[in-house]
Amino acid sequence: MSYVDEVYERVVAQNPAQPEFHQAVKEVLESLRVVIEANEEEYKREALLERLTTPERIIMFRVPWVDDKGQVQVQNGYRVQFNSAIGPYKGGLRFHPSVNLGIIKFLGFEQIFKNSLTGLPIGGGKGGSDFDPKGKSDREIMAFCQSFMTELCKHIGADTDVPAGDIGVGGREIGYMYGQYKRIRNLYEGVLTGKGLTYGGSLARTEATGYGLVYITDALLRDHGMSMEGKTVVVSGAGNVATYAIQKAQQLGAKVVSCSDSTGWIYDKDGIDVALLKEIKEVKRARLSEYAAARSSAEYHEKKNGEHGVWNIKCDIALPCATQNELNLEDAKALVANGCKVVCEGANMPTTMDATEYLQKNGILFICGKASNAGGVATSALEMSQNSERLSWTFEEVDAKLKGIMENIYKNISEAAKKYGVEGNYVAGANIAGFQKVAEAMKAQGIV
Ligand code: NDP
Ligand code: 2IT
Repeated sequence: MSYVDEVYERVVAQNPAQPEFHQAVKEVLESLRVVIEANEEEYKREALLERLTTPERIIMFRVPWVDDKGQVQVQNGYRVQFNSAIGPYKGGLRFHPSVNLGIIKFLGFEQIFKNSLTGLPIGGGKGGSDFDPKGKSDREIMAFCQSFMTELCKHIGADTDVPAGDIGVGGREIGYMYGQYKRIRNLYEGVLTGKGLTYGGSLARTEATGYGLVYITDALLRDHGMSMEGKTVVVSGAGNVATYAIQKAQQLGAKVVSCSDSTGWIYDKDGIDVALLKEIKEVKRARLSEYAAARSSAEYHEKKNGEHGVWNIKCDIALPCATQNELNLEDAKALVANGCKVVCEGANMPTTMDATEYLQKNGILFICGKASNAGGVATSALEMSQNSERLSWTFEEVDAKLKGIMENIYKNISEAAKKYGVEGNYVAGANIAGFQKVAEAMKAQGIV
């Protein structure tokens, strides 16, 4: 059995009931096959892949908090410090009822390669909780965030591990967690990113993941003699990533006709009204049905099991920006049948493996999340730099750096794919390019 297969079997055996983690590992190992086989003896002796697929540290803790009725609630808290070869652990915190250790491990594993691709000195980590922020009062959110940070603060720091937002964690939650960290540790430092602008946050961090996704999509299109101008774009999700992807795509002349949340989706033939979307999702924290109620060009569709949702809409470009495995083989077939040309992932692992293969085999230009959504964490690293030098850069400066980073990621993943004989396979290119820097740093640092 090849070393790659041996390691994959070991991961499955040692991490039972963690299908998303297995999926993320499989995708990476499959594309690394060519690189690993060229150095198989050396990597095997050093157990490089076993170390790469085993987190350096997993922290699991109890998070008790009191709800508005006076009832004590108990949630699970996690932080997976996956790999620190190229920098302090860096990655978001997810608050969603579906969170479990396997989900956090898949996200932490992906983050290693993503962070490497940014070219910035950040290692891979991820954390979160099965806490459901939906329908909670502001006081309940604060109580939960404070309790979560009371434990997490023992394990993080500006030079150790720097969390940020993800699903269910935005500016409000980061603010409450930052306040509690400072209170307990008595340190005013860049321990979290995605902070508010009055206390060390970076301009353009809020927009960064969505903008970055569109910058790399644009670079891909231009490299293939196309542009965003006049294209019809389908987006899923209605959160941080989706909102700013829609905004940037519109600024570049595309028409974005959809968005979605966990209960339904919108088709807006005139193009999504971003101001209205923000008002509903960011201010009122309401459901998308309110969008259609306020806009006559829009239809709202309740989510039904087995339905294609937004992937059935005719488009040139699809940007999945909600959650993992939201685009399956049936969806991929619908996209291809409708003439879609480009799929770039805003979410982490939104496309199932068989759907990815189908898209690639049918000539769709496909960029995986660890490359195409890296603009968020890259801008987080820019926030860390600004915190370290106690300065703030302008929006234009940060945005220009973000654009440069995304264009550079596109160049690196295309070149890596070409070099290893899989030109145009940006999944392989991303995994190979991300891996190489981490592997070199791990080798240089000895057996740790
Ligand atoms: P938000 O919480 O801001 O938004 C998430 C959106 O996805 C919401 O519209 C939500 O619907 C929907 N959603 C979440 N879970 C599900 C589900 N199980 N089924 C259907 N819809 C769902 O999160 P973000 O926009 O920050 O994150 C979206 C994706 O992008 C995630 O995969 C995240 O890991 C990834 N990402 C985020 C980055 C960031 O900087 N924030 C950086 C890189 C990647 P509802 O409103 O109903 O909950
Ligand atoms: O998945 C991701 O890259 C994020 N949620 C952002 C992480 C970060 O540290 O900004």
